[in-house]
Amino acid sequence: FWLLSVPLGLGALWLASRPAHAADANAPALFQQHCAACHGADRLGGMGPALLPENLERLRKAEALKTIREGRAATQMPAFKDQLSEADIAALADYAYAPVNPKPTWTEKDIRASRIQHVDEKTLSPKPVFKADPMNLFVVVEGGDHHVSILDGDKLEPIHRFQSRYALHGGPKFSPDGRFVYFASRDGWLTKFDLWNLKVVAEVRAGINTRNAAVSGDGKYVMAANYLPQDLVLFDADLNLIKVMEAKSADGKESSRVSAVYDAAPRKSFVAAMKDMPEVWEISYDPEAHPIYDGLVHDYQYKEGVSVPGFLNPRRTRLTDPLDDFFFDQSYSEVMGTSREGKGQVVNLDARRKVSELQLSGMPHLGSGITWNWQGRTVMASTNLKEGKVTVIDMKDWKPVKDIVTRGAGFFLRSHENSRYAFVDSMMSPAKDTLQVIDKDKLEIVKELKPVPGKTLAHIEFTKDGRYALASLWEMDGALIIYDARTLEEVKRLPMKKPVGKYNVWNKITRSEGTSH
Ligand code: DHE
Repeated sequence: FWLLSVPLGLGALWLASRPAHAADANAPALFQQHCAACHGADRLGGMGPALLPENLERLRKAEALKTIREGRAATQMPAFKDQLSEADIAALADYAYAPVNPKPTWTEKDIRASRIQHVDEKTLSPKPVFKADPMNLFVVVEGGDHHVSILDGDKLEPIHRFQSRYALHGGPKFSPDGRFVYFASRDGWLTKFDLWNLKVVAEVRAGINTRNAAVSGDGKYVMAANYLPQDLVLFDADLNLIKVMEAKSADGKESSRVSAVYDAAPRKSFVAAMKDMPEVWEISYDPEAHPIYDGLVHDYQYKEGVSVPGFLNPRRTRLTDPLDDFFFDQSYSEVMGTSREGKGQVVNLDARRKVSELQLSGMPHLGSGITWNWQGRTVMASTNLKEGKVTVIDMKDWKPVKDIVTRGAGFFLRSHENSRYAFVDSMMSPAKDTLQVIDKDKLEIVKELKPVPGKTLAHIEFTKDGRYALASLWEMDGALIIYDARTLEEVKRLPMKKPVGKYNVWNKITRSEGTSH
């Protein structure tokens, strides 16, 4: 890419000196000349990320202009300010944010063609190639330079680091034996990594703009939820495509982005919610699943009088409000969800209807929810993206037990069965540098941690035994700051490049009540 863009040939000099008004019309040509090699001639991405409005939603225009002008540290993105005029840079940014018409497609053929087998699994060791406890490994996603680090959770030291796809998002998902971990990137790439051999095994591009992925409780299936195209994509455990399910209503009149998909292991199914239409889908991976037809709720591929197999086919529950963000009870039979506007409801997946309203204010972040036993009842707590509070809800009657006031709006909440504490950040507020520690019995803040004033501190994950809590100093020159989970004192710091999240193998595969699922 450098070779293509750095030399200031005559063509580039001409482009740089052109008047501003000519730039817009020439944006496609500028794009092909300077950007296409990395970002794809169709803007769907390549070595660099996709440059489409859907994928750039989170990037402010000013930031995009700066990136074109100055490049991006620790990536292959070079600076263009010496080659392009301000008008051309602005035209390129406008072009990247302009919709592609008609909308780009990503077909079954594209998915299949994108698959890469990096190593033959038969050549891999059936045992870990290192001494660390494979059940107490941490997978750390370093968003700063798009890498992943693997930590030994006993010694609290890194044992491996590798380059990831651009902009991984959401929690990576583990196979039930903890050997494989699957990552999803915002640009649609799924990566299967062998934690025992420390190798990327296979990759596939499931979509153009992906929401998240889930792995089935039996380890046989992987499902991706997409915004673009609007669909769910089912793979086997080796990332071979099985089928694509378009996110359309039964009558085909409505279509929707998929909010997210999760594995509901006790039900042997995936559960997905739709962002733009009021439907929850359940896709069973139980081969014994009974045929889908109840005459009331229409199902995918439903034809008059014909029932389709329940196995690997979606069963829909029609609601009155869509679910954008959601959380399951421990049995996975009930889903607490909020719409984009924050309106809350509880849906029972067996009754297949709303069973309760949820009275919540602000913008609760149910996806951050954790549960614990409080005075003999199970409570669920989650952060709020708009208000400085953690809301604690009784999971029997769905009534709020308490709002614990925090320093500011927060994103993540974490605990562990063996810890009396839960940690919450305030990263959406000026107090982004402070973690607060909640006593789960008293439902009160008992301590504040502010190790580096002014620098964002967020996202905790505990070791397998709950003895240590690892927090992210969420900066390019950041770190994992490790706290003793009893004394709440700092015990160690490991330098990391913006460690956006970290995930403990044991806590994930045992579905610890204190962490995300
Ligand atoms: Fe996330 C998880 C949605 C913005 C970091 N985020 C998730 C999940 C969803 C979600 C549905 C659960 C996926 C899973 O684990 O299967 N995130 C959203 C949004 O709707 C939102 C607000 C807007 C968007 O752009 O999509 C959003 N998320 C962000 C960020 O800006 C964060 C802070 C930085 C980043 O890297 O994008 C961010 N999201 C995370 C992280 C997780 C996550 C670290 C995994 C949490 C976990 O511990 O499991």
